[in-house]
Amino acid sequence: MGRKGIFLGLLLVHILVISVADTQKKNLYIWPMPVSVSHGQHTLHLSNEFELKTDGSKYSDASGILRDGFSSILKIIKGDHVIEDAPRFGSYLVIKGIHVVILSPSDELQHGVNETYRLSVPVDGNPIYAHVEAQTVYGALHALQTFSQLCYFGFETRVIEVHQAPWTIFDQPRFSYRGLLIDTSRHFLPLPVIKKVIDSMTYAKLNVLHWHIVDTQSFPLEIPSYPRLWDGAYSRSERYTMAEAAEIVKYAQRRGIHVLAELDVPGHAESWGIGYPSIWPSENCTQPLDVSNDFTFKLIDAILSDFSKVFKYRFVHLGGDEVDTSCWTFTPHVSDWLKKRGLNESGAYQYFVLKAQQIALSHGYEIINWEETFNNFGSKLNPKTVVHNWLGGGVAQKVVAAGLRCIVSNQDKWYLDHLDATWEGFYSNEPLTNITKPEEQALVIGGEVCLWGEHIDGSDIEQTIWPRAAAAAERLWTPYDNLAKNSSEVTARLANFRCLLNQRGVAAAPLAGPGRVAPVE
Ligand code: CP6
Repeated sequence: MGRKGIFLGLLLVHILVISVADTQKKNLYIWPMPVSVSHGQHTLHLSNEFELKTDGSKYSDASGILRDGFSSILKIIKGDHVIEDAPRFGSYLVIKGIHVVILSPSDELQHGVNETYRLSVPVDGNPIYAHVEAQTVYGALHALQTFSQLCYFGFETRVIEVHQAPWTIFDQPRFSYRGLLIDTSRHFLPLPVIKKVIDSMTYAKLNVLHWHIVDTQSFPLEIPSYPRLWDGAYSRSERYTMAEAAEIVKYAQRRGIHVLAELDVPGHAESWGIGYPSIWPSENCTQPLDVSNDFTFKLIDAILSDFSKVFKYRFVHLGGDEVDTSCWTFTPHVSDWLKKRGLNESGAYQYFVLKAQQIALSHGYEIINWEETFNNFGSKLNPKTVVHNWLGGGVAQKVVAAGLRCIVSNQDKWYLDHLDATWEGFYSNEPLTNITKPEEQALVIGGEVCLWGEHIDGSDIEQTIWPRAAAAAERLWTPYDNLAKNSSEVTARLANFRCLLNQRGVAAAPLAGPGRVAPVE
């Protein structure tokens, strides 16, 4: 390298140092990025008696959702650090607590519930309080999550510090449905594992746990009306009682998370026949479920009736994916039934899905179906259907053009069980691709990352979900204009969030190869 080369090299190093210093100065390590953030340069210390104040709130918190949310977040903020009674040096300002004002008295967790919040951390006041204003308690919980991300353990002061105060943050989600699918049929997931997944979802502001409970391989849930169904579980201990399912729903609801239960019909249901073999067309045709048998629909009706007592989300997922109807035509009593009705295989598939939809509607649910139903007979679907994309052929565009709602989960980008799918791919997946009309954009209610369970269980679920689900979580939360256009712009901030997950005991995997995993503060 000549002298000129060395000079250019030094200049380049200099520019790089400046730009790194610049991002450090911004030091905006909030994930997902809020709608708007402004801050200053002061450091505050959290009081050791940091408290929740709720004067002026219209929400009584009779159920303790806010109180419990506050104490969990305080525990998380402190981590396992040894906090000292007083900071070791210097003059400092102390935040005495957080004042939360909630405008709505109700804590009903509806689809589309208002999740907006305002969070400010002032540097004056005697004493100083952080301030939260939210329409609902669920917005307030998001504010507490964001606040927790402003807090650091000060290794010099040995207390919790908030840097860069004063803070003023306004925030609300871009999409109302921000989901994660778990699959308890291929591998059973113990209750504490599911609860820990729910906890980790709150850190990234995901709000729907799509519980793919049963499938071909096992039927792990108790159905009180038909108690032999869970004979299809892998073993006695790999089961959920309905009371345990209710416990999961309550646990999630108290954290602002809906549980979407899935009953995948008519395919993906072979395990039902372990307890009730008559819903199999025959010994040689164990799926799809027998379309010609009234008992099949009686069973679906009973299951959805039992579901409706526990799974209170507005939607139930009825599957409808990957249905191979060929053995219906090889089974004499089914093929006779088809002939009598003048139905071919695809007509019978449509008949089944629409009949299941009617049953779900009769129990007060709106329906979500996988996209094959739309691809095969879209115009016949009940207008309340939400079509769940996964095949990735750009069906969302067609669904919303047909006036139906849509959830995006295309398998090339948002399937967590595809271990070679990168976080950059998760980040860059835009649900509104090629959807430009505002009224059509409004029909995309959100998206979901899917963790199918064939190859994962409770031992590796956390590192398979995180950090990639977090990349999708920002795509679904943050306004389009605030999103990074190039994922490299967010690497440091996502690395920071992943480090935060590790600090909170979540086994999130590293973003890339060896090296420092947390950015320089
Ligand atoms: N199980 C169910 C699955 C899948 C689907 N439904 C699936 C299909 C292909 C891939 C990954 C998952 N395992 N019930 C499709 C929605 Cl690549």
